[in-house]
Amino acid sequence: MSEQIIYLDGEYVPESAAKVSVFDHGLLYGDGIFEGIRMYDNKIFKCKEHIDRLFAGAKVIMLDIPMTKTEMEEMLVTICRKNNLSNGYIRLVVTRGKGDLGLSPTKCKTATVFCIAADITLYPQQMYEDGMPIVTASQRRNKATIIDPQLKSLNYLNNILAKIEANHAGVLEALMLTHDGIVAECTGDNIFIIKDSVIYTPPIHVGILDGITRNTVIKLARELGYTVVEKEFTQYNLYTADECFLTGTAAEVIAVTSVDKRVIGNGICGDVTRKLLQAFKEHTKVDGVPF
Ligand code: PXG
Repeated sequence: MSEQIIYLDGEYVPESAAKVSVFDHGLLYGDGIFEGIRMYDNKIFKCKEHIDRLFAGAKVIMLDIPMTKTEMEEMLVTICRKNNLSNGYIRLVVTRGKGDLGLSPTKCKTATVFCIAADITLYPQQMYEDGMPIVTASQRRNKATIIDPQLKSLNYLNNILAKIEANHAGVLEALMLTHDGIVAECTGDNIFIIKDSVIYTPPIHVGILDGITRNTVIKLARELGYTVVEKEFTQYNLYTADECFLTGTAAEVIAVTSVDKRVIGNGICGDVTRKLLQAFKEHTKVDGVPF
């Protein structure tokens, strides 16, 4: 099998040649940002939205991305072509770059940009039919006043600690609460509940990622005639919901059928979730930058 081709700082190189310095501040301090993007049937799904979110994050952390948005899009198209992928996953990372052993980013002359295009392992197919169990992590999502979760930064340690809790509980995903105990999101997915045919999801200001799949699903749900309300809710509302589902680039739309051993609704993937998953799948066939 030929080696995967990686984009690194202006070049397309085999994976074994894609090396980043140990002095890179992305590695030393988590000083950087990333995106996870999907491609479906030779199209980069929500390409503009991902590039816009990356550049917004760069602005917030005062990081100069040494490419324009158009060049970034061209690079994404090229990396998919070079790896002969039609469907898969793109990881795009921009770090502060190579500096020295001090915190100050002034020593980092140029940002490091790299991009990996690969296959993706989703949750097992059966879970898309039957739903999945999750647990609440004791690890809280970081407060928006500290490192705003809207920033898709390389600081994912609190999410990783929550994922470890999920692993220990024998499930694949963990719910994270805000510092005040309000439902926030999962380690790599946004969360929705349905009660009496109304769809609820936490608002961005509680401290969550402004998920691109979340926004897509909100729009699709409204087009299907559902009322979608962005509103704070607690574990009580989650445990007593009729349905619950998660959204994310990797996860797409997946039903949650138990939370902390409380069965949600009838304990099966509910009708609304099923319709939204279907609508989402249809949407992936039409949206995207072709390559
Ligand atoms: N919340 C968090 C904390 C995330 O990291 C989402 C929500 C969903 O956002 P999008 O924009 O993708 O709908 C994410 C995205 C992984 C993985 O390997 C996780 C994400 C992206 C790519 C891969 O679990 N997180």
